[in-house]
Amino acid sequence: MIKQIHGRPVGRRLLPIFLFVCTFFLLWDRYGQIYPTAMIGTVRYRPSSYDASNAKVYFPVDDFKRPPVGVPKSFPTIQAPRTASAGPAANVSHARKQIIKSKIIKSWQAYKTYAWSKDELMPLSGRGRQTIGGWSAQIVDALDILWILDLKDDFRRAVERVAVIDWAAGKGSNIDLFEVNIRYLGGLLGAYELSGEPVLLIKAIELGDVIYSAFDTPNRLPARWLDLRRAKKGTQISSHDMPIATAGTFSLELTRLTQLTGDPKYYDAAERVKSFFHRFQNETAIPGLWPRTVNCRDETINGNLYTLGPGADSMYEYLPKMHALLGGLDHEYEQMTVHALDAARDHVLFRPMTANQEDILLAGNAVTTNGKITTIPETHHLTCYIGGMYGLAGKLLSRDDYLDLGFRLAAGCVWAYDAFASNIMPEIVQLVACTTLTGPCERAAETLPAGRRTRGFAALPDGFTRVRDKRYHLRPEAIESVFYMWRITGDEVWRDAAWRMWEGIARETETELAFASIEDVTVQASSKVDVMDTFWLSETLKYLYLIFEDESVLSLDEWVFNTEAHPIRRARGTR
Ligand code: DMJ
Repeated sequence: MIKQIHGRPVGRRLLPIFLFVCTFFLLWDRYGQIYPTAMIGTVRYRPSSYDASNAKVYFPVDDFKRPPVGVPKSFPTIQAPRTASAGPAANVSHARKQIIKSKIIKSWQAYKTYAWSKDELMPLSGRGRQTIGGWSAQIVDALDILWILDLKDDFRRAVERVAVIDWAAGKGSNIDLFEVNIRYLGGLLGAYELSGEPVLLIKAIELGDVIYSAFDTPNRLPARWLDLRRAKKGTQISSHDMPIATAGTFSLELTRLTQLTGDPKYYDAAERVKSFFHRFQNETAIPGLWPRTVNCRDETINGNLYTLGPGADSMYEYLPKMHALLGGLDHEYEQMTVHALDAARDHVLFRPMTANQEDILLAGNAVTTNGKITTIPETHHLTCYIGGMYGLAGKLLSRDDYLDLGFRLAAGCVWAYDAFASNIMPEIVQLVACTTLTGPCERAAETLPAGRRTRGFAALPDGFTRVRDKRYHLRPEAIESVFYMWRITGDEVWRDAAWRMWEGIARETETELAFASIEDVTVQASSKVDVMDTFWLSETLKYLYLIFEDESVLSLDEWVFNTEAHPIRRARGTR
């Protein structure tokens, strides 16, 4: 017989008390004594509930590789002398900078109001969503732009949130390590470098240890996905179809973490990946390049698609940047840069056939079949970073031919922006390639006429044969290359190009709350998508802002940018 108190069963009466006690212990466990907080400077810090620095290592390293030591090389100056910023042009730039600043503030305010602590703001519905780990990606990604804009109260509030992130909370598995590295670790490092706020370095080390645990595989090449459960059990393996950008994009962040902490393990992890790529670079079907995916598990390379775009991009981007970060003391990065950029010039870059024979270039893909290499003249918005990459490498290595390629590549993406009704380049387009990168390139009678009409759809702009993906995701790459061209040349033509691109982007993507991706750049007033990726603030708006800011702010002679546009200080004594 069930006992009763005042006519109610005891069990039912005790249930609320039981729930209260459970909730109390859950919260206590999560936020209380077990993970106490401490003051780091004036910021309350809570350690992650999982301390990856003390985790069991199943595949230990005998002998950690260390960054090269010596006197950093004296590199040529990258930025143009500061004469271009005087006169009426300076007033125009100042006004433009203020406009960009106001849009950064608008985007950030909307995030704060509607999506605080979520990974992303949804700019149409005004909600938040979790996309990368659920650790407030937008806040970490925006830290450095808040600092650059001198928004100190916002920066402080953001740091306070970051100081209590728990890297073990949230999804826990299948988190894209590439994104964790470039957005979170890059964001923490960039903001620490600028502000010197100690808690940011502490959080960067915590996260660096989590990322490092993904290298605990039999051959010490990283797992593709962050999965703490597998890491704890020692069952991680590297991927047999690893996008080269995923494996190759730890170098800058992990090397800087070693430089800042003195702990060689982070650099060691990245160096082993570099050795793998270095070993095979000249043994692929296109010597100098790697296929888009490689087998990191068995350490073999077999693919036949070669691109500098999606899946591969920052693998290449980081080669000259690592050369700069290490002060030129590791010659392998210099060699790898030269081999890759020469091979890409010969097999991936193409000159589009246009009515006016513009002197521009774009990056396509290369496919290999039975030893034959075919260049495919299809370009992705994502590849538009390479103008900046060739420009930076041209300066660092004193290669005027790379500089020239960089100008023509950046101009190619500006041309593609100018070509469409929205003044924005689509995600993927196809064109016709000239037979060579230089010299005359006349359109033969049988090739496509200008303004070709495709099956009842709007006419395509001159030079384009197909728009394979019409969307614009608020991406930065074309503006990023224009930033490099502006800083390298000091020629106002690049600032004007950036402003034209901005006007198209602002007109087409601005919403009541912030800015949104759009469905179709081939028309004006396209329908919008409820997505504002974190790179909108961390990259697209940051590069735009820096184009109109004084050139001494984040000078390329002192900083390299990670692929999410977070600044990392170059080796001292390089000038
Ligand atoms: C960014 O997260 C980075 O630039 C990355 O390297 C490529 N894609 C996005 C922006 O488009």
